[in-house]
Amino acid sequence: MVQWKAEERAAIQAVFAKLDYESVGRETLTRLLVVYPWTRRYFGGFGNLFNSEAIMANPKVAAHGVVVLKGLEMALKNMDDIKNTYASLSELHSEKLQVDPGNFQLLGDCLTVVIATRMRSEFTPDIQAAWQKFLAVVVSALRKQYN
Ligand code: HEG
Repeated sequence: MVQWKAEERAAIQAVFAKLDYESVGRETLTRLLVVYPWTRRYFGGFGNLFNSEAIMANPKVAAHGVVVLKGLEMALKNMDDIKNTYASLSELHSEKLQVDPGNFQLLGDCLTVVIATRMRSEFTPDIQAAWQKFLAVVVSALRKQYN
């Protein structure tokens, strides 16, 4: 069972409070698809993902970015039980979407880069430490149904 210190909860809340889901979601997913091009294979129904300009301008990418961030918000609202909260999402990614679970960490890394570019010096080492712990728990919960 993961334990959260009050400062960690506050730090994670503070990061979320600054997130504009629309632009952060779009940029995070764009980075994932550009930096790790094999991830495009899961989004065959999204139309043109040919290069970074096309990906950035793709409305389906933008919409899915918001979906992913709302998924993370579910974890934020259930920080003491992320595993159960994510049980069906994990099953979906494993059994239906067949997403290689290594990609969860990559998406988390892209999100962290986007947050760092937005928050700049406000993204202190302590805030980052709490944030990365949160992402680690999210990734582990998403991997659960792969076992
Ligand atoms: Mg996933 C659907 C969340 C990583 C590929 N993803 C979804 C959905 C959510 C979600 C909430 C909608 C589920 C539903 O319709 O019930 N995804 C989510 C999170 C994370 C993640 C929180 C990681 C932090 N997803 C992820 C990665 C890939 C991926 C790394 C592929 C590289 N997700 C994926 C695809 C769909 C979803 C292909 C279906 C998209 C669609 O058809 O609209």
